Amino acid sequence: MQGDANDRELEHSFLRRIGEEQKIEPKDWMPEAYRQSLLRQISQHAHSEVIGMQPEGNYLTRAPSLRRKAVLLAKVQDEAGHGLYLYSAAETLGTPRSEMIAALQSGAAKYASIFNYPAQTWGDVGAIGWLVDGAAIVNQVSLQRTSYGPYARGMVRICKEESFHQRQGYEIMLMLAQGSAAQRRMAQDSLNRFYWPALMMFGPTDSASAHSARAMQWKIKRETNDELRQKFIDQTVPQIEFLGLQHPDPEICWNAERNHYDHGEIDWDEFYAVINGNGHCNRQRLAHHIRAHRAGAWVRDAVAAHQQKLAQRTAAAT
Ligand code: FAQ
Repeated sequence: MQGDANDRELEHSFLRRIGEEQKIEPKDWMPEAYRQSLLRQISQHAHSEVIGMQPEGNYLTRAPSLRRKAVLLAKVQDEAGHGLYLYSAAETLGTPRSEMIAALQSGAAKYASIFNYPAQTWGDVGAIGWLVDGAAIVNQVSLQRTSYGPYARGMVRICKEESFHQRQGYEIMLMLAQGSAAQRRMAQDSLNRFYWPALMMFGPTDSASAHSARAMQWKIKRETNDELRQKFIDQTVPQIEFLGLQHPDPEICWNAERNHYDHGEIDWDEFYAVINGNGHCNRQRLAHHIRAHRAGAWVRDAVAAHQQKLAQRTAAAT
Protein backbone atom coordinates (compact mmCIF):
# COMPACT_ATOMS: atom_id res chain seq x y z
CA MET A 1 0.00 0.00 0.00
CA GLN A 2 2.72 2.37 1.14
CA GLY A 3 4.80 1.24 -1.90
CA ASP A 4 1.93 2.01 -4.32
CA ALA A 5 1.47 5.50 -2.87
CA ASN A 6 5.20 6.06 -3.16
CA ASP A 7 5.21 4.94 -6.82
CA ARG A 8 2.28 7.24 -7.63
CA GLU A 9 4.11 10.13 -5.99
CA LEU A 10 7.26 9.37 -8.02
CA GLU A 11 5.29 9.08 -11.27
CA HIS A 12 3.48 12.32 -10.53
CA SER A 13 6.76 14.14 -9.97
CA PHE A 14 8.24 12.55 -13.15
CA LEU A 15 5.29 13.77 -15.26
CA ARG A 16 5.46 17.24 -13.69
CA ARG A 17 9.13 17.51 -14.64
CA ILE A 18 8.36 16.40 -18.21
CA GLY A 19 5.58 19.02 -18.33
CA GLU A 20 8.02 21.70 -17.16
CA GLU A 21 10.53 20.75 -19.89
CA GLN A 22 13.08 19.54 -17.35
CA LYS A 23 15.42 16.84 -18.63
CA ILE A 24 15.28 13.37 -17.08
CA GLU A 25 18.79 12.21 -16.13
CA PRO A 26 20.13 8.62 -15.73
CA LYS A 27 19.92 8.54 -11.91
CA ASP A 28 16.42 10.05 -11.77
CA TRP A 29 13.41 7.86 -11.13
CA MET A 30 11.58 6.97 -14.35
CA PRO A 31 8.74 4.56 -15.17
CA GLU A 32 10.05 1.21 -16.42
CA ALA A 33 8.10 1.62 -19.68
CA TYR A 34 9.81 5.00 -20.31
CA ARG A 35 13.22 3.37 -19.76
CA GLN A 36 12.40 0.50 -22.12
CA SER A 37 10.98 2.80 -24.76
CA LEU A 38 14.11 4.96 -24.72
CA LEU A 39 16.39 1.95 -24.75
CA ARG A 40 14.56 0.58 -27.81
CA GLN A 41 14.72 3.86 -29.72
CA ILE A 42 18.27 4.93 -28.81
CA SER A 43 19.79 1.48 -29.37
CA GLN A 44 18.04 1.18 -32.76
CA HIS A 45 19.28 4.66 -33.61
CA ALA A 46 22.84 3.53 -32.69
CA HIS A 47 22.50 0.38 -34.81
CA SER A 48 21.35 2.54 -37.74
CA GLU A 49 24.46 4.71 -37.53
CA VAL A 50 26.77 1.70 -37.48
CA ILE A 51 24.99 -0.38 -40.16
CA GLY A 52 24.66 2.90 -42.11
CA MET A 53 28.42 2.91 -42.64
CA GLN A 54 28.18 -0.04 -45.02
CA PRO A 55 26.61 1.41 -48.21
CA GLU A 56 29.02 4.36 -48.32
CA GLY A 57 31.95 2.38 -46.90
CA ASN A 58 31.66 0.30 -50.04
CA TYR A 59 32.63 3.40 -52.05
CA LEU A 60 35.81 4.30 -50.18
CA THR A 61 37.90 2.39 -52.71
CA ARG A 62 35.85 3.72 -55.63
CA ALA A 63 35.68 7.47 -54.88
CA PRO A 64 36.55 9.38 -58.08
CA SER A 65 39.37 11.52 -56.58
CA LEU A 66 41.65 11.72 -53.53
CA ARG A 67 39.64 14.70 -52.22
CA ARG A 68 36.35 12.81 -52.51
CA LYS A 69 37.90 9.79 -50.82
CA ALA A 70 39.21 11.84 -47.87
CA VAL A 71 35.84 13.55 -47.39
CA LEU A 72 33.91 10.28 -47.61
CA LEU A 73 36.30 8.58 -45.18
CA ALA A 74 35.73 11.39 -42.66
CA LYS A 75 31.97 11.09 -43.08
CA VAL A 76 31.90 7.32 -42.60
CA GLN A 77 34.10 7.68 -39.50
CA ASP A 78 31.69 10.31 -38.14
CA GLU A 79 28.85 7.77 -38.43
CA ALA A 80 30.87 5.31 -36.33
CA GLY A 81 31.31 8.08 -33.75
CA HIS A 82 27.56 8.74 -33.73
CA GLY A 83 26.98 5.06 -33.05
CA LEU A 84 29.37 5.25 -30.09
CA TYR A 85 27.70 8.37 -28.56
CA LEU A 86 24.32 6.69 -28.93
CA TYR A 87 25.39 3.33 -27.45
CA SER A 88 26.87 5.30 -24.52
CA ALA A 89 23.61 7.24 -24.09
CA ALA A 90 21.66 3.96 -24.18
CA GLU A 91 24.01 2.33 -21.66
CA THR A 92 23.09 5.01 -19.10
CA LEU A 93 19.70 3.25 -19.01
CA GLY A 94 21.34 0.19 -17.49
CA THR A 95 21.80 -2.21 -20.40
CA PRO A 96 25.33 -3.12 -21.56
CA ARG A 97 26.30 -2.51 -25.18
CA SER A 98 27.04 -6.22 -25.70
CA GLU A 99 23.34 -7.00 -25.08
CA MET A 100 22.23 -4.35 -27.57
CA ILE A 101 24.61 -5.68 -30.20
CA ALA A 102 23.41 -9.24 -29.58
CA ALA A 103 19.83 -8.00 -30.18
CA LEU A 104 20.91 -6.40 -33.47
CA GLN A 105 22.73 -9.49 -34.66
CA SER A 106 19.87 -11.86 -33.76
CA GLY A 107 17.41 -9.66 -35.68
CA ALA A 108 15.46 -8.80 -32.49
CA ALA A 109 16.37 -5.09 -32.77
CA LYS A 110 15.75 -3.03 -35.89
CA TYR A 111 17.87 -0.45 -37.68
CA ALA A 112 16.79 2.16 -40.26
CA SER A 113 15.21 0.56 -43.33
CA ILE A 114 17.15 2.82 -45.71
CA PHE A 115 20.42 0.97 -45.14
CA ASN A 116 19.01 -2.16 -46.76
CA TYR A 117 19.16 -0.46 -50.15
CA PRO A 118 22.41 -0.88 -52.08
CA ALA A 119 24.66 1.98 -53.16
CA GLN A 120 25.11 1.14 -56.83
CA THR A 121 26.77 4.25 -58.29
CA TRP A 122 28.73 7.32 -57.21
CA GLY A 123 25.47 9.24 -57.59
CA ASP A 124 24.06 7.09 -54.78
CA VAL A 125 26.79 8.37 -52.47
CA GLY A 126 25.57 11.90 -53.27
CA ALA A 127 21.93 10.92 -52.76
CA ILE A 128 22.69 9.24 -49.43
CA GLY A 129 24.45 12.35 -48.06
CA TRP A 130 21.79 14.71 -49.37
CA LEU A 131 18.59 12.73 -48.75
CA VAL A 132 19.45 10.17 -46.04
CA ASP A 133 21.49 12.52 -43.85
CA GLY A 134 18.98 15.25 -44.74
CA ALA A 135 16.07 13.13 -43.45
CA ALA A 136 18.12 12.10 -40.40
CA ILE A 137 18.75 15.78 -39.57
CA VAL A 138 15.05 16.72 -39.73
CA ASN A 139 14.35 13.94 -37.23
CA GLN A 140 17.38 14.63 -35.03
CA VAL A 141 16.87 18.40 -34.79
CA SER A 142 13.50 17.56 -33.26
CA LEU A 143 15.16 15.02 -30.93
CA GLN A 144 17.50 17.70 -29.55
CA ARG A 145 14.47 18.58 -27.39
CA THR A 146 13.79 14.99 -26.30
CA SER A 147 13.10 14.60 -22.57
CA TYR A 148 16.05 12.29 -21.79
CA GLY A 149 19.17 14.39 -21.09
CA PRO A 150 21.96 12.16 -22.50
CA TYR A 151 20.01 11.56 -25.74
CA ALA A 152 19.20 15.25 -26.20
CA ARG A 153 22.82 16.32 -25.65
CA GLY A 154 24.11 13.62 -28.02
CA MET A 155 21.77 14.92 -30.70
CA VAL A 156 23.23 18.44 -30.57
CA ARG A 157 26.67 17.27 -31.59
CA ILE A 158 25.39 14.70 -34.07
CA CYS A 159 23.28 17.32 -35.86
CA LYS A 160 26.31 19.56 -36.41
CA GLU A 161 28.18 16.72 -38.07
CA GLU A 162 25.17 15.57 -40.10
CA SER A 163 24.88 19.08 -41.57
CA PHE A 164 28.33 18.68 -43.07
CA HIS A 165 27.35 15.24 -44.38
CA GLN A 166 24.23 16.61 -46.00
CA ARG A 167 26.17 19.37 -47.73
CA GLN A 168 28.86 17.05 -49.06
CA GLY A 169 26.13 14.84 -50.53
CA TYR A 170 24.33 17.78 -52.10
CA GLU A 171 27.60 19.05 -53.55
CA ILE A 172 28.19 15.68 -55.24
CA MET A 173 24.66 15.87 -56.71
CA LEU A 174 25.25 19.45 -57.88
CA MET A 175 28.47 18.49 -59.67
CA LEU A 176 26.72 15.58 -61.39
CA ALA A 177 23.64 17.65 -62.25
CA GLN A 178 25.87 20.30 -63.86
CA GLY A 179 28.03 17.72 -65.62
CA SER A 180 27.70 15.65 -68.78
CA ALA A 181 24.43 14.09 -69.95
CA ALA A 182 25.57 10.75 -68.51
CA GLN A 183 26.31 12.38 -65.14
CA ARG A 184 22.89 14.08 -65.09
CA ARG A 185 21.28 10.72 -65.81
CA MET A 186 23.24 9.20 -62.95
CA ALA A 187 22.05 11.95 -60.56
CA GLN A 188 18.42 11.53 -61.66
CA ASP A 189 18.59 7.76 -61.27
CA SER A 190 20.01 8.04 -57.73
CA LEU A 191 17.34 10.57 -56.78
CA ASN A 192 14.63 8.28 -58.17
CA ARG A 193 15.86 5.27 -56.20
CA PHE A 194 16.58 7.01 -52.87
CA TYR A 195 13.70 9.50 -52.64
CA TRP A 196 10.92 7.11 -51.57
CA PRO A 197 13.07 5.03 -49.17
CA ALA A 198 14.20 8.34 -47.57
CA LEU A 199 10.52 9.21 -46.89
CA MET A 200 10.14 5.79 -45.22
CA MET A 201 12.89 6.68 -42.72
CA PHE A 202 10.30 8.67 -40.75
CA GLY A 203 8.41 5.48 -39.94
CA PRO A 204 4.82 4.39 -40.55
CA THR A 205 1.96 6.88 -40.78
CA ASP A 206 0.85 8.30 -37.43
CA SER A 207 -2.28 6.16 -37.50
CA ALA A 208 -0.14 3.00 -37.86
CA SER A 209 2.66 4.04 -35.48
CA ALA A 210 2.65 1.77 -32.41
CA HIS A 211 4.91 3.87 -30.18
CA SER A 212 4.18 7.48 -31.16
CA ALA A 213 1.32 8.36 -28.81
CA ARG A 214 3.21 7.31 -25.68
CA ALA A 215 6.50 8.72 -26.94
CA MET A 216 4.84 12.10 -27.61
CA GLN A 217 3.22 12.10 -24.17
CA TRP A 218 6.60 11.51 -22.52
CA LYS A 219 8.27 13.97 -24.93
CA ILE A 220 10.68 11.29 -26.13
CA LYS A 221 9.43 12.30 -29.60
CA ARG A 222 8.56 15.97 -30.08
CA GLU A 223 6.97 15.73 -33.52
CA THR A 224 5.13 12.84 -35.12
CA ASN A 225 6.36 10.68 -38.01
CA ASP A 226 4.00 12.41 -40.49
CA GLU A 227 4.86 15.93 -39.29
CA LEU A 228 8.58 15.31 -39.75
CA ARG A 229 8.07 13.58 -43.11
CA GLN A 230 6.08 16.59 -44.34
CA LYS A 231 8.89 18.95 -43.27
CA PHE A 232 11.37 16.88 -45.26
CA ILE A 233 9.11 16.73 -48.34
CA ASP A 234 8.65 20.52 -48.23
CA GLN A 235 12.35 21.30 -47.89
CA THR A 236 13.38 18.86 -50.63
CA VAL A 237 11.23 20.33 -53.45
CA PRO A 238 13.32 23.52 -53.93
CA GLN A 239 16.53 21.50 -53.61
CA ILE A 240 15.44 19.25 -56.49
CA GLU A 241 14.44 22.32 -58.51
CA PHE A 242 17.83 23.94 -57.92
CA LEU A 243 19.55 20.80 -59.23
CA GLY A 244 17.34 20.97 -62.32
CA LEU A 245 16.24 17.37 -61.80
CA GLN A 246 12.78 15.91 -62.15
CA HIS A 247 10.81 15.24 -58.97
CA PRO A 248 10.33 11.46 -58.50
CA ASP A 249 6.77 11.99 -57.24
CA PRO A 250 4.46 12.96 -60.13
CA GLU A 251 1.78 13.96 -57.61
CA ILE A 252 3.89 16.53 -55.77
CA CYS A 253 1.86 19.74 -55.72
CA TRP A 254 1.82 22.90 -53.57
CA ASN A 255 -1.30 23.21 -51.43
CA ALA A 256 -1.75 26.88 -50.50
CA GLU A 257 -4.46 26.09 -47.98
CA ARG A 258 -2.30 23.64 -46.03
CA ASN A 259 0.86 25.63 -46.72
CA HIS A 260 2.56 22.32 -47.54
CA TYR A 261 3.18 20.12 -50.55
CA ASP A 262 0.65 17.36 -51.23
CA HIS A 263 2.33 14.15 -52.28
CA GLY A 264 1.75 10.67 -53.66
CA GLU A 265 1.29 7.52 -51.61
CA ILE A 266 4.32 5.74 -50.14
CA ASP A 267 4.61 2.02 -50.91
CA TRP A 268 3.98 0.75 -47.38
CA ASP A 269 4.18 -2.90 -48.47
CA GLU A 270 7.78 -2.26 -49.46
CA PHE A 271 8.46 -0.53 -46.12
CA TYR A 272 7.11 -3.44 -44.05
CA ALA A 273 8.94 -5.99 -46.22
CA VAL A 274 12.22 -4.16 -45.56
CA ILE A 275 11.77 -3.67 -41.80
CA ASN A 276 10.77 -7.33 -41.48
CA GLY A 277 14.07 -8.47 -42.95
CA ASN A 278 13.27 -8.83 -46.65
CA GLY A 279 14.89 -5.80 -48.26
CA HIS A 280 17.63 -6.01 -50.91
CA CYS A 281 20.51 -6.13 -48.45
CA ASN A 282 19.15 -7.11 -44.99
CA ARG A 283 20.99 -10.42 -44.81
CA GLN A 284 24.18 -9.02 -46.29
CA ARG A 285 24.25 -6.09 -43.83
CA LEU A 286 23.83 -8.29 -40.76
CA ALA A 287 26.30 -10.92 -42.02
CA HIS A 288 28.90 -8.19 -42.56
CA HIS A 289 28.31 -6.75 -39.09
CA ILE A 290 28.70 -10.19 -37.47
CA ARG A 291 31.90 -10.86 -39.45
CA ALA A 292 33.43 -7.49 -38.52
CA HIS A 293 32.38 -7.87 -34.87
CA ARG A 294 34.03 -11.29 -34.64
CA ALA A 295 37.18 -10.03 -36.36
CA GLY A 296 37.40 -7.24 -33.76
CA ALA A 297 37.12 -9.57 -30.75
CA TRP A 298 40.88 -9.50 -30.12
CA VAL A 299 40.79 -5.67 -29.83
CA ARG A 300 38.03 -5.82 -27.21
CA ASP A 301 39.95 -8.56 -25.34
CA ALA A 302 43.16 -6.48 -25.44
CA VAL A 303 41.38 -3.39 -24.09
CA ALA A 304 39.80 -5.43 -21.29
CA ALA A 305 43.18 -7.01 -20.39
CA HIS A 306 44.86 -3.57 -20.37
CA GLN A 307 42.14 -2.14 -18.11
CA GLN A 308 42.53 -5.07 -15.74
CA LYS A 309 46.30 -4.50 -15.60
CA LEU A 310 45.82 -0.80 -14.86
CA ALA A 311 43.31 -1.59 -12.11
CA GLN A 312 45.75 -4.11 -10.54
CA ARG A 313 48.59 -1.55 -10.67
CA THR A 314 46.40 1.12 -9.08
CA ALA A 315 45.28 -1.33 -6.37
CA ALA A 316 48.92 -2.35 -5.66
CA ALA A 317 49.98 1.31 -5.38
CA THR A 318 47.30 2.18 -2.78
N1 FAQ B 1 13.32 1.62 -40.33
O1 FAQ B 1 5.80 3.08 -33.71
P1 FAQ B 1 6.83 3.48 -34.72
C1 FAQ B 1 20.97 8.11 -40.00
C2 FAQ B 1 9.95 0.44 -36.67
S1 FAQ B 1 20.22 7.78 -38.52
C3 FAQ B 1 13.27 0.52 -39.53
O2 FAQ B 1 6.53 4.68 -35.52
P2 FAQ B 1 8.93 4.87 -33.32
C4 FAQ B 1 22.35 8.69 -39.99
C5 FAQ B 1 10.05 0.95 -35.23
O3 FAQ B 1 11.37 0.81 -34.75
C6 FAQ B 1 18.67 7.04 -39.00
N2 FAQ B 1 12.33 0.36 -38.58
O4 FAQ B 1 8.25 3.60 -33.99
C7 FAQ B 1 23.11 8.18 -41.12
C8 FAQ B 1 9.05 0.05 -34.56
O5 FAQ B 1 9.61 -1.26 -34.43
P3 FAQ B 1 9.83 -2.00 -32.98
C9 FAQ B 1 18.01 6.47 -37.83
C10 FAQ B 1 11.41 1.35 -38.44
O6 FAQ B 1 10.18 4.41 -32.67
C11 FAQ B 1 22.98 8.73 -42.38
C12 FAQ B 1 7.95 -0.08 -35.61
O7 FAQ B 1 8.58 0.17 -36.86
N3 FAQ B 1 17.36 7.51 -37.06
O8 FAQ B 1 20.35 7.88 -40.97
C13 FAQ B 1 11.42 2.50 -39.23
O9 FAQ B 1 7.95 5.62 -32.48
C14 FAQ B 1 23.74 8.25 -43.45
C15 FAQ B 1 6.79 0.87 -35.38
O10 FAQ B 1 7.13 2.23 -35.70
C16 FAQ B 1 16.73 7.22 -35.93
O11 FAQ B 1 16.71 6.09 -35.48
C17 FAQ B 1 12.42 2.62 -40.21
N4 FAQ B 1 12.50 3.68 -41.03
O12 FAQ B 1 9.31 5.81 -34.57
C18 FAQ B 1 24.02 7.14 -40.92
C19 FAQ B 1 16.09 8.39 -35.23
N5 FAQ B 1 10.39 3.29 -38.85
O13 FAQ B 1 10.91 -1.24 -32.28
C20 FAQ B 1 24.78 6.66 -41.99
C21 FAQ B 1 15.51 8.01 -33.89
C22 FAQ B 1 9.74 2.63 -37.86
O14 FAQ B 1 8.53 -1.90 -32.25
C23 FAQ B 1 24.64 7.23 -43.25
N6 FAQ B 1 14.34 7.19 -34.01
N7 FAQ B 1 10.36 1.45 -37.63
O15 FAQ B 1 10.24 -3.39 -33.34
C24 FAQ B 1 13.09 7.69 -34.21
O16 FAQ B 1 12.90 8.88 -34.33
C25 FAQ B 1 11.95 6.71 -34.22
O17 FAQ B 1 12.38 5.51 -33.62
C26 FAQ B 1 11.38 6.43 -35.65
C27 FAQ B 1 10.26 5.38 -35.52
C28 FAQ B 1 10.79 7.71 -36.23
C29 FAQ B 1 12.46 5.88 -36.58
